[in-house]
Amino acid sequence: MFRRSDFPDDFIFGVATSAYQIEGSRFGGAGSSHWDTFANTPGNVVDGSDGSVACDHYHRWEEDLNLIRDGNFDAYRFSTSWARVMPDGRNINAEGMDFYDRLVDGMVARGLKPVLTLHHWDLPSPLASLGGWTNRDIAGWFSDYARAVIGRIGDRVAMTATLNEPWCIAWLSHFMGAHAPGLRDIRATGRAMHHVLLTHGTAIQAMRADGHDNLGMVLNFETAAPATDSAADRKGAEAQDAIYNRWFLEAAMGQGYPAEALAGLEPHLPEGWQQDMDLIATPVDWLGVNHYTRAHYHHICGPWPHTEMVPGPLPKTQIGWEMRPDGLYEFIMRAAKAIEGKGMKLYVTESGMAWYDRVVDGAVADDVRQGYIRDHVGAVQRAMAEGVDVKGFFQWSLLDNYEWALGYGPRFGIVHVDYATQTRTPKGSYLMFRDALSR
Ligand code: GBH
Repeated sequence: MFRRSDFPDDFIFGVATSAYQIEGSRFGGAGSSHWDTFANTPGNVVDGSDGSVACDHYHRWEEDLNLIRDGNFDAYRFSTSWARVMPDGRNINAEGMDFYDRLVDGMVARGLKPVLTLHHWDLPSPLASLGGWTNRDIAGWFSDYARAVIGRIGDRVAMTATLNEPWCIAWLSHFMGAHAPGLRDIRATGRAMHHVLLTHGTAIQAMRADGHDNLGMVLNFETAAPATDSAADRKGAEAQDAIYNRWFLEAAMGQGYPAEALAGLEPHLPEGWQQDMDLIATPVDWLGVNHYTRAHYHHICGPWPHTEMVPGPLPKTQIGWEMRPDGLYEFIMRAAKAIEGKGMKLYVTESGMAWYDRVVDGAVADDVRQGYIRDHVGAVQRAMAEGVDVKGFFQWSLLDNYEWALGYGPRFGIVHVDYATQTRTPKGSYLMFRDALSR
């Protein structure tokens, strides 16, 4: 079992959430986002649910911050909702901005470091109507929003990330159609794959020009394994690795786009993309690694990248994701190599798993999650023992919440939520963190 004292004094343990998944998107004068639109279109979300109420965190944030403090965590990674702050995508809703001002004050009052993510997928609908991530203007729209938010709460925020998981924003949402806006369109994908990075770089420069620091980027990583040892499967997995794990990291670190991904995407990138690569490589102060699982790819005779996903052999979570802590170790090593000599800090900004948690006699015995957490924190310790200076670890998630296209079924929280009553019940994993992190 890990303990706080096994880590350097400045190592931070935190929990992570995102606005649309917990707040309730219908409160506080928030505008509609493309997630409301997507979720309310039949067939997109398994249980037909949306984030309009979610965990009602908009009204229960004090109770939720108390849980984080009482769990002995140091930091809280949260996101601000663009659609709440700017319902029309351009002009500020004072009520929405005031909410985040109170929330950040609440963190500071409880001794928690606020770790801000400026965008975790709730794009204002009016901007989605203008093409969203396929429209190059999004770099300017987002930078205005970023400057407004950080201008208001940046004085109390410890660290700021631009976009959560560009792969999900671009590939999962424009190629796979699994998240808003639900497109399956290689041309839209090529534009989104480039514009997310252009937007990130533009916003970093804009916030720096305003004098802000501790600015970072959060990427998700997932081992891309070949389903068999055949040359075709190996080639497919390599293409997926380039799309998923290399595209954003290598471009942001100034190495350009990987050839294995350009092979399919280059014809669909916006014209003149090469001229943006320096802006995209604007240095950040820190890199966040999100990690959950491994995927297996099998070659198919279909459109590029000629792959389909097949289940792997390891034990799986509630939603079929393989549990593989070695993957976290491997991506920490890969990320450390990519940022070597650049003076950037490294964090694990998300790690977690869904399980079939139930409250029995007022308690939730989530032994599988406790093992998962021990193994994943262990993977961080292994990387640190080999000399990588990881600065923190954030558990996804504080609360069971709206799991996007999978609705309210999957439970990722270390605190159970009964959605009918909004009752919070700390799970065994919460109590485990509380003990491990006590001083
Ligand atoms: C994170 O994304 C998100 O930041 C967060 O909002 C979300 O709640 C959390 O994960 C849990 O999902 O079905 O085997 O092919 C993680 C990115 C991308 C990881 C898709 C799992 C699919 C695995 N995810 N991937 S599989």
